[in-house]
Amino acid sequence: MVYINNWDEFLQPYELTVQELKLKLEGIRAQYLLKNPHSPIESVQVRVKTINSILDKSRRMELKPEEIKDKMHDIAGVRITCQFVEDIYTVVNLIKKRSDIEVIYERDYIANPKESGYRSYHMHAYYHLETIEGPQKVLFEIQIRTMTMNVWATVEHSLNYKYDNQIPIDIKEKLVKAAEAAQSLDEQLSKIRNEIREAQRQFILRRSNQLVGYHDMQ
Ligand code: 0O2
Repeated sequence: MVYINNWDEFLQPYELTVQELKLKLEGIRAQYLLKNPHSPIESVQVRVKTINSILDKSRRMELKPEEIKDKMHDIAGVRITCQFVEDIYTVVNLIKKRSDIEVIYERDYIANPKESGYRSYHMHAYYHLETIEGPQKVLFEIQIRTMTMNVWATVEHSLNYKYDNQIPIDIKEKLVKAAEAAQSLDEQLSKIRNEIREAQRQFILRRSNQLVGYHDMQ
């Protein structure tokens, strides 16, 4: 039986990790947008697993309490959404170059999708957290995906929940077809990404011109 004495104390490094990572990754987006019409990072979502979810998973993994910290890689989770598949690899490289993140595992489920049709880029990494007791390495999971991949994964996740991980075969087949359509959409969007970026650049330019005009009227 897993037994952790003080959950607030156990979970705080994970909470601090996701808060800091969210701020830093959104900072990268802001830096891109200052000089470019496009950022490889579209949005950042973070979460810390609930106590019940940690207990369930530790039972499934048959972990002793003292093993959870080192062996459960997704207590802290960061999900980065991108517009284009190419952006995913830009973000992967940005993350690997950082001195506050140490990547220990990578899986490219875009080059090699799962049988379900699932596509995403996964990394497990340590975040170098500064605490009042000194530096601490906190294990976390990063998922990087396009908005299209995210829609598919969200829908599939809901169906797994509904069917208790036993999705009927006909629905599974439809999901595989939907995953193929999602992949095709990503490919089509990649082909016209320069046009999309130019449209975004013009939109931002026009909006800032309108704002200048508005201020002039004051
Ligand atoms: P939740 O609620 O999202 O946290 P790994 O390369 O080790 O990260 P692996 O071995 O498949 O990937 O690990 P795991 O634990 O099965 O999957 C990690 C997470 O990836 C999952 O977390 C999902 O978020 C996502 N994922 C993996 N496979 C699928 C899939 O087929 N469909 C969907 N929708 N998501 C998937 P959790 O703990 O399942 O859930």
